Amino acid sequence: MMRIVQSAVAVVLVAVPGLPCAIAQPAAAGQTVTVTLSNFAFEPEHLRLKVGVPVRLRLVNDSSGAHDFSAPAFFAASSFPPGTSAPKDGDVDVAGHDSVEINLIPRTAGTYRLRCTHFLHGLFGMHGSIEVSP
Ligand SMILES: [Cu+2]
Repeated sequence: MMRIVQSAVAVVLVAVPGLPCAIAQPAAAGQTVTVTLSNFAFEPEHLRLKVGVPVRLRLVNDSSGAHDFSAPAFFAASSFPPGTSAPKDGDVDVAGHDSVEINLIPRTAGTYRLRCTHFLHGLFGMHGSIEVSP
């Protein structure tokens, strides 16, 4: 039991976004940013966006089971085109072998946590970050 608790703490520490490990240019205006969800990872796991630059997030679930893209603070800090709205609870469900597209404009610089809220998926590595630069 103690071992499980210790490894859970370690994963939480790793999950707190620090320095981005991938050096990628922030997405350009109108760009589609594709994120693949699988057992148990987001690819890429670190997204880079810019304040005020509209992007289309394309969430592709590569596995047969459902996953979600949960980033409540990020969605709360974004705006959405007329006729669309923020995902409920900042959480986008993606069914197995399905995809979901979301158009948005990041509004506040910061680094936001991303995770899958399905039981144990975050612990198994399904977490990442979204960095919004000014
Ligand atoms: Cu998942």
